[in-house]
Formats: sequence, C-alpha cells, structure tokens
Amino acid sequence: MISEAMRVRINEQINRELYSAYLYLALSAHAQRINLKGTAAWFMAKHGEEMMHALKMYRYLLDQDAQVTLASVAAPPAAPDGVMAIFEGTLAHEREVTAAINELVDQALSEKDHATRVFLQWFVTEQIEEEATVIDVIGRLRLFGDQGQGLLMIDNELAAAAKSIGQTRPADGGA
Ligand code: OFO
Repeated sequence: MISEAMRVRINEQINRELYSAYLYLALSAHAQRINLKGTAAWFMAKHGEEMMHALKMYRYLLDQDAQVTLASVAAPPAAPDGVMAIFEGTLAHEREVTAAINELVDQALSEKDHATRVFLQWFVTEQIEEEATVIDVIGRLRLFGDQGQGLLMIDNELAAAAKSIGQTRPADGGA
C-alpha cells in the first residue's frame, strides 16, 4: 500500500521515463539520418532501457494495488546541431531525471514508506551509470574530436557499447 501522493509521483516518473524513451528514439532517428549508425544503435538501445525503466515503475504500482495513470508524452525537441551538443543535451536530461528520482526518494523517506524507498534504490544506482556513460562519451568526443576520424572511431565504439546496454556494465566503464 502506498499513499496517494506517492502514487501520483510515481505515475509522473513513469511519464518522465517514457519521455526519455521518446527523446532517445528521436535522437536515434536523427543519428541514422546523418549516417552515424553506431550512435543510432546506442540511442535505440537507450530507448529500450528507458521503456524498461517505465515498465519497472508500472509493475511496482500494480504490485502495490495502485492505479496506473498514463498521461500524454511530450514531443521531443529537434536534435541540436553537432554530436557534442547531442550528448551534452543527453547529460543535462539525465541529470534532471536524477534530480527527479532523488525527490521521489525524499518523498518516500518523509512518508516512512520503506517499500518504495527500497524499490527506488535500484533507480538511484542506475542514474549513476546513466550519467557516467554519457560523461564518458563526451570525454572521448573532447579527446578525439566530434568530426572526421575521431567521430568515426567513437561511432564504432557506440555500436559495440549498444550491445551491452541494459546488461551488466563493463568493468572498464566503456560507453
Ligand atoms: Fe530512466 O534513466 Fe535515463 O532517463
């Protein structure tokens, strides 16, 4: 049993996760159109991961006998120019999601809702990884360049990394 306030907030978070999925689907299409196939695969894998996040919360509400209320998902903005700007925007977005998850934890703590706090722990840990993988990509774009040979190399790395998204994070912290 969870409070009505908590039910509403988890439903809002489901919407944020679905928006993340939608945003990454749009970025995957954009990357595909500019011939960055690895980047497209990476954002498509992130899309799947965000859907999984939404469904995890959806399932939690049902397990708590709480109503799932699906709202409209906002349209993502047009992709910015340049790969660096795309990943910087992705990092900013993930930091907003982290802040929202932390607020949910604050709510659970204030209500002494131990079940929800424990449930949210997975998301707290997940957000560390979500931010770290994007920070890693941005670092490599800075190092090797976001055009030409450097970009081609990173695009190939993203193609490989896409295969491990949603699985255990590689020990080397690869993108
Ligand atoms: Fe669901 O972690 Fe990204 O948004």
